Amino acid sequence: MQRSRREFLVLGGTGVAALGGLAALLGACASSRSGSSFPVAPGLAFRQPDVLTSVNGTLAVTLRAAPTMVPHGSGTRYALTYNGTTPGPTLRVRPGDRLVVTLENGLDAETNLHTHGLHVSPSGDADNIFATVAPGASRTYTYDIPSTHRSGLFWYHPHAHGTVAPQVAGGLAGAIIVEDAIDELPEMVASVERVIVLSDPPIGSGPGTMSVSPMTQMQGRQGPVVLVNGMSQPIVPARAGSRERWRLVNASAARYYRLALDGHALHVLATDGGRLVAPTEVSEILVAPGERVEFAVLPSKAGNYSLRALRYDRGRPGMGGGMGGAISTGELTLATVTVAGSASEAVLPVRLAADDSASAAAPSATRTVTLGMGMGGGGGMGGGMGFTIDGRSFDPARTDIELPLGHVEEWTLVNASTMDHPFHLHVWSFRVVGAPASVGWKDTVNVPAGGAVTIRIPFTEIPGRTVYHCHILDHEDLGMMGVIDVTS
Ligand SMILES: [Cu+2]
Repeated sequence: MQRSRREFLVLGGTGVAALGGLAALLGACASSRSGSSFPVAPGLAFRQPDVLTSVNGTLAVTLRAAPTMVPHGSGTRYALTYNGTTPGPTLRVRPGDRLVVTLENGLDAETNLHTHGLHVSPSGDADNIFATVAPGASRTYTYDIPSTHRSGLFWYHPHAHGTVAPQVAGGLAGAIIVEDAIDELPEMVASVERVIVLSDPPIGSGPGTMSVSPMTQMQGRQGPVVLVNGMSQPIVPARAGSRERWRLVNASAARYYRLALDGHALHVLATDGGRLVAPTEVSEILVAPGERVEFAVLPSKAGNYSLRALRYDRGRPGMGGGMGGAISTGELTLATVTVAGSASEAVLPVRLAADDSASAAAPSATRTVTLGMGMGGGGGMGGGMGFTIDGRSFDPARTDIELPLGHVEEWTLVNASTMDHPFHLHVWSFRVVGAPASVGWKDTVNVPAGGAVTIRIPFTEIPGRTVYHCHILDHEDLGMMGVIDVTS
């Protein structure tokens, strides 16, 4: 094992550190490495991306998207990075803050920036995914985060239609954390907080690495390795009796993670759009592309425990199963948690947040949104598989759904195809009707092959025109996206 003993002890000691101490430690980690020294060989100690935190209500950052050779195993691989690293830096802000991001495009294709899950304006220079940034150009985005914004884990990534899958799979993604007073509860402060960005990039030495076949695009691209913050199977040192608070984002273009940790329950604290009312214990969690989950792990016995992605079958790529077999992901080890000592399980807060689910009650309108795949559709490869919503391929000039600000709507998402599709709505979070207690506010929800999911969406506070789409990003690039306009 190559990780240094000193590093193990330093990281293992954070279980008792106050938040300030943890921040200092993170800062120390950030300053002691650059993109070119990020450890990636299997078995190294878990590391987190750099953290950039707002000061006096503002966080102003520059993110340069560019191709970079990053370490991989004993060599390097071709990746797309923000400021030289993948994942990019974690941005920490608070409700009421202003986030200013200057995006510099060092790629050879157009790009832009989407703040996935943030309840901010989709217009002008905010979360406007209709505008793009040409190669060599830059654009400054300004996001005013409402003072009423829920705290939670969000993320940023490119959203230039037609290039989203290769750019995100290539490595362009980073976490956004919105903090609030709940983060200052003693049990939260005394937790070891870990941001975990999961990805499965292509492995190669040049830009050709980012190209895939039409069949792979249809299925949704999956890379040959799964990385945890850019690292292969890191070691997570934990102390018995501590509270491990893991905040995880699935930044893969198409891969699902059915997560389980050997010997431990997962205590869900939050889903995409915000905190649960109370911690809810589960044995496994399915995290579809675009989704986030925050959960506590309460180690009590010394040992090595695997964080696993269990086998998951997300359907078949063709109509009636005629085009290839099931798209399955075999079981993988993502990381190993090494627990030192022996102690009784730590306690979690009994209550995390007020129950604000009532704002999604009493819908004023209902509609059905149908996700479809079929031969000869308008989207994507000529004469190939078409990926549609309500029978139509994406057209930025067309508005598919228009409604007034202030409405609560109930949408039944119908999957008329043979593959799962994770449905994502920009700007406005929703509740899933009939969901278990482990599911709170969401902005992305998996709609199983041949199934349906009903959601309720309060379209409050922020008007504007934006999109909803499948978060298998190849499907989005192939046209499975619609335009919504919430009018004030
Ligand atoms: Cu899809």
